[in-house]
Amino acid sequence: MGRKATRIKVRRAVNAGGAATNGKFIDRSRRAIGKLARLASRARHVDWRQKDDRFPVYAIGDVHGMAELLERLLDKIGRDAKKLGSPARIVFLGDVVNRGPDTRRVLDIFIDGPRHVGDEWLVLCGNHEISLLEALSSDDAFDRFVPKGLNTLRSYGLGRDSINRKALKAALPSAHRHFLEALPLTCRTRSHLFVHAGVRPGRPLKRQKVADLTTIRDPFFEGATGLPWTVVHGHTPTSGRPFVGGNRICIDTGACITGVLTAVAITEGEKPRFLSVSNDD
Ligand SMILES: [Mn+2]
Repeated sequence: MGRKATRIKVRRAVNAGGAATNGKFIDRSRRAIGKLARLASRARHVDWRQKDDRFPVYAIGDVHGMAELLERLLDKIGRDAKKLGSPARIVFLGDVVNRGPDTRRVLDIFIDGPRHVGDEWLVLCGNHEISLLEALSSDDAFDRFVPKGLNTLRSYGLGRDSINRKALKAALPSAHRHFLEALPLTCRTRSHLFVHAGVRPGRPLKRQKVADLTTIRDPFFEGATGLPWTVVHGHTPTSGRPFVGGNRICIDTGACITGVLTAVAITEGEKPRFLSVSNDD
């Protein structure tokens, strides 16, 4: 910006009185919107069609802060893969945060990554990850986040006197924030699409809206038969057993309600195999 333009801008702000604060506010919300738009438009569709498909891709449903169950299911998948002589290639279907008690630990587990060479993890974005990120950027979004995010706040050490946006911003490690900001929305193999909630039928993958991919229910369930892939998804909890039907497999077995966390092993040309762990085991 030239010196003249700067001078005019300053003079305008001075002349307009309250406009200076107003301008600041507009700048701030524009920045927030810009950030969300970047999130939405970034290449967030992962393509695994070229990967060696002799081995299974494992997918895990909504973890929702249930770190204990997650660790046990990871061990179980590790044993399963070892038996097959395969690496453990795992897609997490989003909603890894909120509701359950250990969101902080769950994110630490993901950031640490797999312990065995050759294993590969991909975490997809769910509506709860978006809601946690949004809670950082406005007080309204923070208020919407609190009912489902109370345990998340607690896991970061926030107590009764510190349930506010500023405290969350200060307590959330930047590694956690960056991890959440970078999550992709979908992953596809030759025959399957992995996504948090589902897809809007009749719309190409690249034109799917973030809101549909992370929250859709009925229009997807009703149109899931004419899709070019079998969709593996979470988001809509079942009463504890995975759902298989039409062109979709739902493995959100409602971990924080039912105590059951489920994975599916998808191998090209074979029937899906389910692995799960339960609080009752
Ligand atoms: Mn969800």
